[in-house]
Amino acid sequence: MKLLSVAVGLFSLVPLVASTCSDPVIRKEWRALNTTERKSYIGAVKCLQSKQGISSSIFAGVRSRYDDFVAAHINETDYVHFVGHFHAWHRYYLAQYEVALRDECGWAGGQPYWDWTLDATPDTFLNSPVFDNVTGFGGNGYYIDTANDASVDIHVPGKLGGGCVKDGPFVNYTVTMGPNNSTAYNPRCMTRDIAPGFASAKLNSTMVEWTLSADNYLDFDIRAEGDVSIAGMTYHAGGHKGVGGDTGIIADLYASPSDPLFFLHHANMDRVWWTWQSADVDARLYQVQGPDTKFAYPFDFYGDVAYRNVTLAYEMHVGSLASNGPEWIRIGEVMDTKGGKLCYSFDKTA
Ligand SMILES: *[C@@H]1O[C@H](CO)[C@@H](O)[C@H](O)[C@H]1NC(C)=O
Ligand SMILES: *[C@@H]1O[C@H](CO)[C@@H](O)[C@H](O)[C@H]1NC(C)=O
Ligand SMILES: *[C@@H]1O[C@H](CO)[C@@H](O)[C@H](O)[C@H]1NC(C)=O
Ligand SMILES: *[C@@H]1O[C@H](CO)[C@@H](O)[C@H](O)[C@H]1NC(C)=O
Ligand SMILES: *[C@@H]1O[C@H](CO)[C@@H](O)[C@H](O)[C@H]1NC(C)=O
Ligand SMILES: *[C@@H]1O[C@H](CO)[C@@H](O)[C@H](O)[C@H]1NC(C)=O
Ligand SMILES: *[C@@H]1O[C@H](CO)[C@@H](O)[C@H](O)[C@H]1NC(C)=O
Ligand SMILES: *[C@@H]1O[C@H](CO)[C@@H](O)[C@H](O)[C@H]1NC(C)=O
Ligand SMILES: [Cu+2]
Repeated sequence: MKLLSVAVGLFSLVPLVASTCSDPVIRKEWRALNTTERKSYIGAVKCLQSKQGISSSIFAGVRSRYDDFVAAHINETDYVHFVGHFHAWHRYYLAQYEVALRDECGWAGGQPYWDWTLDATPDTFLNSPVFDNVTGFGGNGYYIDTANDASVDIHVPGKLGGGCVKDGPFVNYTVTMGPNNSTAYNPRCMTRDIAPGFASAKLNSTMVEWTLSADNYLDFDIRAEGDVSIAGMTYHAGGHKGVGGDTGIIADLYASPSDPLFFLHHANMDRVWWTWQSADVDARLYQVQGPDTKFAYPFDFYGDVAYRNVTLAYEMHVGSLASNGPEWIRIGEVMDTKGGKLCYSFDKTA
């Protein structure tokens, strides 16, 4: 009965829904991995960063396979944020990254997630295992006073860094693209600008519970995405601006995947969405709402813009993430993490 209603709603997607996923990879929290596994994951990320990209003839800044992902995100940013398919696009994007780590760089697990609620107090945030300088992604950047920096449009309160990361496996990693929507070659160090108090307020369990209590996808998505003011930011911006502050690359809406922590942050967001879907599978597994156009949400940033509501048949452009991957994918193909184009699950609900 359940399968029937799903099938009727999906029309031509029926064969995809029927595809099997009997052995999903399991995504675990970073601290559930042992030391060997953590180092192995970091090694796989570095492997992607050293392999040749497939989109370097399209995007001048692409210097590695990892950069394919950065460039695709930069190029699609204006079409996949503050829209109804925000979660769906990022779900597929992360799944492609997970496949690349596994198939091209030997990672044996699922894409790890960072459950930031476990670190969300101002005093403990910087001690998160994800910032460890040996078994994590390194910590903060050197302090830079950005109070009078005219290129900073929104100042994050309590930021403690700003410059190149000081330690860890990515200390000399070269970011090649950005800022903003530029995919030109622009080599520079990886920056972080962690703001423990701000991050904790936006990433704590109260924020997650409030988002999970949304009773339809439209509200869930609006709560998760938040708005662009410091007060209106929620856990999506909490991860980006809480770690990236004023000048950290992960705070750049476009080039944010340049910091490997992007993928752990978004994996946790995907887990919160999956948790929300799982709480009422019949009603929510295939529920999607919201506009197809940025800023058409009733946030009123820039006034009204013309839009249409997305449906399961809406086609999202994903770009050159895999040499054999599709350029376009329908929302309905990525609603179920264990069906359609996907085959992964999580060790725990949020
Ligand atoms: C870490 O986990 C792997 C399984 O993924 C296991 O083979 C290995 O023995 C573990 N290492 C330690 C030090 O516990
Ligand atoms: C990037 O965008 C932000 C926000 O719109 C703006 O403040 C900043 O000046 C831009 N940076 C560059 C280099 O264009
Ligand atoms: C890592 O951090 C610890 C504690 O701050 C420090 O003693 C150690 O030198 C650092 N190691 C590296 C490789 O940066
Ligand atoms: C990073 O690069 C600097 C300058 O080239 C070098 O002195 C330093 O040893 C490098 N650090 C690591 C951890 O590779
Ligand atoms: C990049 O952003 C600038 C400034 O907002 C805009 O004029 C330009 O059209 C954008 N380019 C692309 C490729 O989206
Ligand atoms: C989360 O942060 C908000 C804002 O600072 C605060 O009101 C709330 O009590 C916090 N929740 C927890 C569980 O600490
Ligand atoms: C989009 O859907 C909302 C309900 O979720 C509805 O209020 C709105 O009128 C729809 N907009 C369009 C352009 O169809
Ligand atoms: C960049 O994004 C636009 C909008 O989705 C798309 O039409 C275009 O094909 C993309 N370019 C590449 C090279 O992926
Ligand atoms: Cu994004």
